[in-house]
Amino acid sequence: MTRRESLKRIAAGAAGAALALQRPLSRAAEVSTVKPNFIFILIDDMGWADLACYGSTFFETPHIDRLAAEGVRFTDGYAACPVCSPTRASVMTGKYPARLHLTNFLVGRRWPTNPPILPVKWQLHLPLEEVTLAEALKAAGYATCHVGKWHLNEGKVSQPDQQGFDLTVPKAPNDADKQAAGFTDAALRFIEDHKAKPFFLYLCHHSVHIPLEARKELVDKYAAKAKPGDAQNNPIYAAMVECVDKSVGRVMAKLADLGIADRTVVVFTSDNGGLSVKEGPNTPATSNAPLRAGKGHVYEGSIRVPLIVKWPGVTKPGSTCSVPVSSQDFYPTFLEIADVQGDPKHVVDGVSIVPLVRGAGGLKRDALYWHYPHYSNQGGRPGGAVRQGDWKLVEFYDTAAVELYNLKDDVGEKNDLSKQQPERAAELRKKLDDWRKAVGAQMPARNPAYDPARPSVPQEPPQPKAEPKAKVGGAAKQ
Ligand SMILES: [Ca+2]
Repeated sequence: MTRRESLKRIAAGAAGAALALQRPLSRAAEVSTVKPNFIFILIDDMGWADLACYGSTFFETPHIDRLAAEGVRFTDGYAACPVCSPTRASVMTGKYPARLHLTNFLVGRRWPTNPPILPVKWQLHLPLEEVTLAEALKAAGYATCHVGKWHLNEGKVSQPDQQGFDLTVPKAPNDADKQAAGFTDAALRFIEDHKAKPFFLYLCHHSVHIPLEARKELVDKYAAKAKPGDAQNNPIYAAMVECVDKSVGRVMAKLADLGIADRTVVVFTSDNGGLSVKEGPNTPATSNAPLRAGKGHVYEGSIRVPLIVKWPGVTKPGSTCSVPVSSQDFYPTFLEIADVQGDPKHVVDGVSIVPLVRGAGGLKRDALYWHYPHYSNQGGRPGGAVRQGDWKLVEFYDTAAVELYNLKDDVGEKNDLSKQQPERAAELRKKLDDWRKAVGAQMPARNPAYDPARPSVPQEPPQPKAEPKAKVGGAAKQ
C-alpha cells in the first residue's frame, strides 16, 4: 500500500463506526446482520423515455421493467450534469460537479471561434484526495468492483484501482452486443466470488453511447417495427437498449440463483439524457419527448434520467416517487443503508434518499442545481439551471439570458414565463448565483476580443491546461 493509499484508508476508515440511526427494522435487517450488497448499474446516455416502464412503446425492456415492478421508480431522477464524466464524479463523491470543478466530459472539446466567453480550466481527473464511495465502503469491509466505463482518469492518473476499487474490468470485446455481455460476464464472476461478504459492484456499460452498433438479427427485429414518423424509431439503438436490458436480467437472475437477492440493493440509472441530435453515423439515437432536448443541454431531456431503486424488503414493489433526486444523493444514501458514517471531513452535497426509498417521508432540500459552463457536442451552450419545487430557471452564460418554466404544467419547457414572472425569475437567478458562489463554481470570463459582428463557429479548440490543483492530486509518479 502506498503512503497516499494509507492516508486515504485512514481518512475513510475513521469512518467505520455505525450511525445510530433510529428507524424501524427492515426485513433485510431482521434476517441478517450482514451489511447489504450494492449493485449500481450505470448506462451511458440512456434517455428518460427509453424504457417501457417510462412510457416507451418502441424499446423492449422487460428485465428493467421487472426491476421497476420490484422496486421504486423515480419520475424526477436527475443526472448531476448533461454529459458523462461530471455525473460519474458526482456519483463517486456525493458532490456537485461544480464544487469539484469537473464540469465537462474528459477531455471536452468544441469551443467556438470568436466566442463571447472564454473556456474555464476544468478539472481533468477526479482528484485522488477525494474519498470515493468505493473507498468509504471498502473501509467498512466491502469488496469493491468496477466494470466497464470509468471516464474519471487523466491517462494513468485516477484509475478505478486508485479510487477504492479492489478489482477493475475496463475492457470487454468491442462489439456493442458482446461488450455488454462481456461486462456482464465479469460482473457475474465478481458477484459469485463475493457472495458471502458485502460487496459494491459498479457496473458501467459503454452502451447505449455512440458509436451505435448491434447484431444484425437484433437490428432487423426493431427495423420491422420502426415507424418513420415516430419519435423513437432507431433500430440499432433499440438493439443496444435490449442488450443492456438483458444484462440487467442476467444480474438479477444471478442474485436469485445465489440466494442473495434479498440482501442486495440494486440501483439502475443513466449518466445523462439520450442523444437526440445527429452526432455520428446512425444518429440521432432517441427522443426524450415529452422532455425538451437531450444530452449536452440543461433542459429536462438532458438531465432527467431513468432511476430505479430496489431495496428488498424496504422499497414498496411497483411504487413511484416524484421527488427530485440527483447523482450526488447516492453517496450519502449508500452510506446510510450500510450504516457507514464516512469521512467527516468529506463534504457531501447530496442528501440521503432513504426516506423516499422507504416510502416514508420527504427530503429537506430546497433546490437542485446544475452548472455546465461549456459548449457541448450536441449544440448546447454554457449555462446553468436551478429547480425548486415545480419551478425551473435556466441561465445561459454566453448571453446572460434566462428562461423560467413551471414543470408541473409544462414538462416540455415550451412556455418561458420569465417575462410574465420577472420577480420569480430574479429570485431563482439569485439563488443559482448564490449556489455557484457557495460551491466555488467556475464562471467563464467575457472574451475581450469578442466581435459581435463576426459569427461564432464551433470547432475543436486547444485543450485548456488543468489548474495546478489538478496536478497536486495527480500523483503522476504513481
Ligand atoms: Ca454519457
